[in-house]
Amino acid sequence: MKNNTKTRFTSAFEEDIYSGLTSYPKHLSSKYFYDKKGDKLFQDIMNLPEYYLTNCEYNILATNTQEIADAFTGSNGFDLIELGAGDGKKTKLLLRYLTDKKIDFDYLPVDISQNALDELEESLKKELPSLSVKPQQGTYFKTLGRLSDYNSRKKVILVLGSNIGNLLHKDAIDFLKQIQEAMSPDDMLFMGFDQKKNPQTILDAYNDPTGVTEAFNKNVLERINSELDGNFDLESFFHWETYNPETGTAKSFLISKEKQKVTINNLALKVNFEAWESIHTEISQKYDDMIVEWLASQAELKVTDSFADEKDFYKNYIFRKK
Ligand code: AVJ
Repeated sequence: MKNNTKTRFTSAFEEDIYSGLTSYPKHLSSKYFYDKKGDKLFQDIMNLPEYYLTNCEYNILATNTQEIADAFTGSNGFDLIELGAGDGKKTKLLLRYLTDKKIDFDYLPVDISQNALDELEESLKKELPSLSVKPQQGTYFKTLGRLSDYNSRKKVILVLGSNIGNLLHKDAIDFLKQIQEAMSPDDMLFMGFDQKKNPQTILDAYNDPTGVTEAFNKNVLERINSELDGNFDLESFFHWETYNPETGTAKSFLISKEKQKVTINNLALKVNFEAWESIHTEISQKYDDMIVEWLASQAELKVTDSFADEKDFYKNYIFRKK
């Protein structure tokens, strides 16, 4: 395999794509699915009948709004900090309840995408005009650091959508530790975790027959083509999903249908693919109470409450400092 050594990268994207495609086995990070087109494809995924996660979490929040919102409320008001706010459809259930009850709180949605934050702020201005919204653009980690100084009153940190599932356990623990360090003793964390279930249900959720998930997965190749002057032929790859019921790990791959060579001009890179060679692109971890409690304890957190849908497909947990 020919590798023109390129030592200077102008972005983390370039560097990560280079190292992922020159590794064996090949891999690319799922965080690169998300640009304007990828955000839209993920919205479409959330509307798929097979992608049960969104509906389950929506139903949990709709059924338990009062109990959850009451757990958030502090004596001196509170700040509600949402990591990865997205379109806020589920969060609005809680925001509406809290504003109707005239509870004193600020909503601080955190997102990497300024575009997503602008759209969310716009829709909240219309739907909940009395709500105080303070959007925070940036990565979770940087924003959490900034917010740990935000200590005048209770903080409630919200992470919905089982977003933690994209992380290996070791990285999930680091993420939880960062949150734990930003928390004061009275603060709480409210987080969604997709649960282990019939493996077929999980495979179906990541294998829709309409091909939306496949297009979402291939969006990273499209970004390489357009942003790094690459020539991936998207038709010569297909999406493949696996689920290991023992570890609870669902994995997405792109598989090359044939032996081929791909050129990425901005990386001065030629990548060879054997027929049936894979690129690993995403993990979507599934959990049970034991794993969640173990992750929490590794991060000096404890589970103090949890809420499930009627099928136990999905759970939201409340964590406090140990
Ligand atoms: C947004 C990371 C929770 O893993 O279920 C959906 C992303 N990937 N379909 C998930 C995703 C394929 C999703 N998360």
